[in-house]
Amino acid sequence: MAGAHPSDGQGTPSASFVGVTGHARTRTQVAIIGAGPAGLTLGHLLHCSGIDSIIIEHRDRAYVERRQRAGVLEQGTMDLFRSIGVGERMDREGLVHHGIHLQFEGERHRIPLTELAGGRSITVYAQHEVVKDLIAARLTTGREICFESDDVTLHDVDSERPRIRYRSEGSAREIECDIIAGCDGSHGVSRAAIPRDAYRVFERTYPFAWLGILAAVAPSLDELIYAHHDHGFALHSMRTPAITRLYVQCAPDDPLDAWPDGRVWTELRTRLGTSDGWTLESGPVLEKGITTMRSSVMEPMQWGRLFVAGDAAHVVPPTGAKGMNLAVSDVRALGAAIAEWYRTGDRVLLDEYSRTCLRRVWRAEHFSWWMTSMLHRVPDADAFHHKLQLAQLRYTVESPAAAASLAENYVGYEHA
Ligand code: RFL
Ligand code: PHB
Repeated sequence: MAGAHPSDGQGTPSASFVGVTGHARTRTQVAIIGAGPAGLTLGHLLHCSGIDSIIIEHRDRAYVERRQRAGVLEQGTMDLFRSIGVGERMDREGLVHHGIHLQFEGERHRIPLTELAGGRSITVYAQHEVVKDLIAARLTTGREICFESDDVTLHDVDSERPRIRYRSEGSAREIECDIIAGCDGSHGVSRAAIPRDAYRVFERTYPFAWLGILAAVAPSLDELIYAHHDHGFALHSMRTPAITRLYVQCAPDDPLDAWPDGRVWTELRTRLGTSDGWTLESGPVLEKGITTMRSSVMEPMQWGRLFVAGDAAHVVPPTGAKGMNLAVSDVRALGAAIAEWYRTGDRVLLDEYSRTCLRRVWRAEHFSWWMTSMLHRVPDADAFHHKLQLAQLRYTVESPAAAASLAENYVGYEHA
């Protein structure tokens, strides 16, 4: 990374002025693009180290606080939120889970996560609730967060004074900073500031998608069920004791209106059904959406003074419940590296950022790909492939070693 010891304006929200380009200019230490879990967590981590930042978000606050996404927090994610003082509501309202179920050939098998993974567990707490908690925390710090920002562009990223320009409330603005954090998700703009020959992308797409619903009905079981079925994958999850979250595998090009509520419930009942009399309760559908599935990693996750984190750098299919957790662990590493640099001038951790993150990223990529491959019906796959999936599922639930491997990955594998 270019540059010597960071300089002025540390820790205090900075003053604005009008520059020669006509942009209203502001200086901060770290400019963060994106107010998802990665950007908001980084902003708060930096605040806890006395480092100023400005968060620039394209959407409005209500939108990001309602966006339905992930639901599963690893133990390490929860521990981080607690350590920065944003875990109170999560601890009160989150549902701690000690096991999940794998279902195939109509039979359900429990994987006792906590027992197999050294006492660790997961918590079901919706991503948008995490986002609400982080925004509330941000607002109490008095540090800037700018919603509804348009036309964000990055400049001089390979210099010691990178800048971002954007439009907000009809006027042009510019932020000069020491570091830019690209936390703008899988459709963001920050990656485009890196010359295309300065990084590689490793990618895989899948020939299926998930149709997800949120239903106003109590969960039919108090744990998650991942089901393999001839009709395709299904997942039973939840948000609260009164709201169920469910997914069915569908085709990536299915239009939403090919899936009226009646069809969704019929497929869910078929795919999640067992022979022991268990029934899936249904209720009013509050929300419905289709998510395509992809695996993708950029290497390295840094160029000059731009550090890319979360979905902006890598994407996993949702089957392993890893995306948000990876976003949080990226910024844990980035926050620590930036704090070290400001404190001592030593940029070793910053230079190591990409390598540090990529070890965990690739472990999660493999786990997510493995869960996805084992559980979905692959169009045009032959009977041999189907038998291999069933053999893998049976081995995973019967062998304590295989079940323990799933468990330690699901709760979040900690590299030595
Ligand atoms: P985000 O959450 O996408 O946030 C990026 C933010 O950047 C903004 N943005 C811009 N702002 C300014 N200028 C621009 N040009 C911008 N372009 C974009 C966006 O508006 C947004 O606010 O990325 P981040 O922070 O990296 O977080 C990643 C997670 O959101 C994602 O990995 C998870 O939701 C993935 N995921 C799951 N992860 C888990 O850990 N556990 C789960 O159980 C889980 N389930 C899921 C999932 C994702 C799903 N979908 C919908 C893809 C289930 C599903 C169905
Ligand atoms: C969710 O509750 O939305 C959820 C749970 C587990 C997954 C993916 C999504 O693997």
